[in-house]
Amino acid sequence: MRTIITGGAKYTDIDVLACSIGYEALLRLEGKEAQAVLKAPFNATIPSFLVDGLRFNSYYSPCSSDRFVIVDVSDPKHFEGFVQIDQVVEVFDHHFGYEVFWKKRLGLGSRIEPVGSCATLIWEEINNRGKAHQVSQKTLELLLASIVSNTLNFQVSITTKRDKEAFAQIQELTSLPPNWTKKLFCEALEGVLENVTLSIERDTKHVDIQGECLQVAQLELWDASTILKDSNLLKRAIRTLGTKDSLLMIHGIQEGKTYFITKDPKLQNLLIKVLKISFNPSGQAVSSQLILRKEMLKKWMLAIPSSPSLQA
Ligand SMILES: [Mn+2]
Repeated sequence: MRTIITGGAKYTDIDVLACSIGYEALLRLEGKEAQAVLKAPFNATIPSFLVDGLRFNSYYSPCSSDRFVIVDVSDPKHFEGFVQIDQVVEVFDHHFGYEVFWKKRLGLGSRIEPVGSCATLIWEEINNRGKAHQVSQKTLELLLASIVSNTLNFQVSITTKRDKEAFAQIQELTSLPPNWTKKLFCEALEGVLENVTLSIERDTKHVDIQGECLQVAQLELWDASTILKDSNLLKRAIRTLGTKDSLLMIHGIQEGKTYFITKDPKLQNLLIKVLKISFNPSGQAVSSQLILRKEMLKKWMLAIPSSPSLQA
């Protein structure tokens, strides 16, 4: 019986890529038939040097007996369309909101845990199942990239001891140059600057809050000033999202700050309420902390207990 490993339908980010390739490698080393299927376009969190020489399936050929493993997403609304929900056997994720839903359905197969990177969970599986020394250097590099990228270089508050341990264990098995982390973020930044519109489109989440569909985009940049100081680039970024019901979050990894851009009064109020930040007349606010979209959404959902996403 074949196991298909996949993530969300809208885009593939570094965590989905690393987790799918990593878990596929583990299952194959255990003699199982496994296939990572990545149909959704890659976003700017994946610099091209990580994809060079990588082999994966970008299409799905249906087979009724397939089992599915889902990585880095647990809200079934966002799953790849080809996933048969009754045939999902495992879910690995670190997003908030669907823990109870999957625990009830899958028991131990539900692995939704509050770590910084889903790749940490996959690495722990590889390590605990005794295959750490058998996975390829490329796979190890992807897992490292995912941990460092999801935690914004270990700076966000959702970073755990487990992420740091996983990183250290993997690093020991690889021989990457000392400036590798910087290279990772700088190449990702170049990718964003090449096409800011596409980068935003491929990192936008639709969120239902109090019956309204909001759009929250996120850009993770080594140096946020590259966009913030370039008024044309910034205007293009804002135009991509539109002014109504949408928010752009820009992470300045090097400076350790998060910038929020929205002209929507309802979104501004929500942000003021949960983050205690203040907006200037052009709709910009800054937090002196790195706050990820998933952390912010969790704060919103807790602040609005009737949020429909929590009840699903
Ligand atoms: Mn993730």
